[in-house]
Amino acid sequence: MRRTAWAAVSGVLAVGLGVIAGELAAAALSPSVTPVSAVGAAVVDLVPPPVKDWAVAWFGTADKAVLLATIAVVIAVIAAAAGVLEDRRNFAGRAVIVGFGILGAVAVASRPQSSTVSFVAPAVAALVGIAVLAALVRALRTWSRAADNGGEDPLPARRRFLQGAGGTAAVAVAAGVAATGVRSSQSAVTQQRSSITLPAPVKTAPPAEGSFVPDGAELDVEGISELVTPTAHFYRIDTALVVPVVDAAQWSLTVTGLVDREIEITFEDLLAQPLIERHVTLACVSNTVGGDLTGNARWLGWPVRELLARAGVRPEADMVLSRSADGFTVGTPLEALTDARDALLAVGMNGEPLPVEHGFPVRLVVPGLYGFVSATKWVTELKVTRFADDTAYWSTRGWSERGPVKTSSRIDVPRTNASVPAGDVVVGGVAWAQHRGVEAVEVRVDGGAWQPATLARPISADTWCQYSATLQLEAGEHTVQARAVDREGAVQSEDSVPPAPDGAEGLHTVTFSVT
Ligand SMILES: Nc1nc2c(c(=O)[nH]1)N[C@H]1C(S)=C(S)[C@@H](COP(=O)(O)O)O[C@H]1N2
Ligand SMILES: [Mo]
Repeated sequence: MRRTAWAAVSGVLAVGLGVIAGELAAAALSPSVTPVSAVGAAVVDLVPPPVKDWAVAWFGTADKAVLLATIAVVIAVIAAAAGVLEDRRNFAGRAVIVGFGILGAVAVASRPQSSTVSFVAPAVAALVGIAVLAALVRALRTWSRAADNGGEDPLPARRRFLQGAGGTAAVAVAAGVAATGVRSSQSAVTQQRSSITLPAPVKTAPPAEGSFVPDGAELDVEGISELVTPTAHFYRIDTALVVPVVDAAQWSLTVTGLVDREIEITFEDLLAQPLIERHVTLACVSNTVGGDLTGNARWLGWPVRELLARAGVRPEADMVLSRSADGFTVGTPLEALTDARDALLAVGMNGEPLPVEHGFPVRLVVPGLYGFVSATKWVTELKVTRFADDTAYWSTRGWSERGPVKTSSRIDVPRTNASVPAGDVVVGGVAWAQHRGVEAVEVRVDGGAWQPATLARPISADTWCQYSATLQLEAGEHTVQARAVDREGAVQSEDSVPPAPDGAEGLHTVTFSVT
């Protein structure tokens, strides 16, 4: 039993050191695809959509951490088994490690940003794992032989095994620290980002003259969502386990497909264009009723239609398939990129270069559409095509092909289960119907009649607006609901519909007590 346990420990240590050595090699050679991140990304791509939805529902934005922890546990269990197998039979455990190496290489090959040098890391991981496992199991056998054979003193052999195991653990920790250090020195792109001075926009965000937000757009209601979401609080959603690190000096965007001429622009070219600034509220199609996967920011960028016009779009095209540096794709209706709504190739967010996790150096921002069909981060290619010919990442995974944002509202105050003093009770929140605009918001208490809320002046039809209503409520438990009406006269749907395939519907319902 004791021996089996030590064999298992040997397996975990050997594979652990191998994996860490592989991550260290990748951090130095090919930082955007490490074997572990590649396996994780492959798992993300392969799991059936219902499992993914379940994971997001349970773990929210911690889903990536949970995935990595799960992968670590699975690897550790198999590694322990490999140690035991190797002890029973030479090469049996090493074969398992070769299997790990092949799996890592296949995962790396499946990543669009991988190159030949990316395969060094899984090879290093496998070789280190094999060598360490062989050495530890050999030492374990020597110890065990000495212990079985009464005459010989087993203590020196025991010490040698334990020293080997302890040394492996120590080297693994040191390599882990080194890998983390190399990773953070990849803040080269972070430094580059902070040294960029964005050009001033040729027009300020409408309708402002001198100020970005019009008078009357902000209500003085405590606890309500800020009209412009601070960048640090802006939701983040993407499939990237490791944020793509894209050097702005190397970046370029190509326009391909159904165009008169393929063109390519660099970051420098882009900054030299007349840039405009717009407030646009982004929303994720996975947002549940009352959820927080939506935010409003001020984006600086160049209208996509200008770039498309330079390439000359063919008349048969009806979609643009945009591709990110990590291979993720988005399909956007062509007209949303060419009409007057000012879809942007954005370089700035709230007055600064895009944060790395929000798409540095360049992303798409398209008013009126959910992010999965419009908001490509780290964008590198626009392929002009047809819905009939191309399918984007999420549309092959159970989500719809088109994704106009649905008219929605959220109650920010009171919070669920809050207790507030009797008398005037302020209900407030935000409502959005991007590109159509919000016409009115109504609230109701305990299923009673709908009553109008005060709607703040919107920044534009492409942004959310704040609303509030003051209600006279008696002591006891109460439930409030809100609904928005858009400027096309459509009333927010009351029927509960889940996010898949094209966005949640239903009324945000908040129950609280008045004391
Ligand atoms: N490259 C890339 N871009 C992406 C995604 C992604 O997974 N990869 N996710 C999209 C989705 S689903 C949404 S909702 C928005 C979110 O943008 P944010 O993270 O800046 O809030 O980005 C979009 N752009
Ligand atoms: Mo999304």
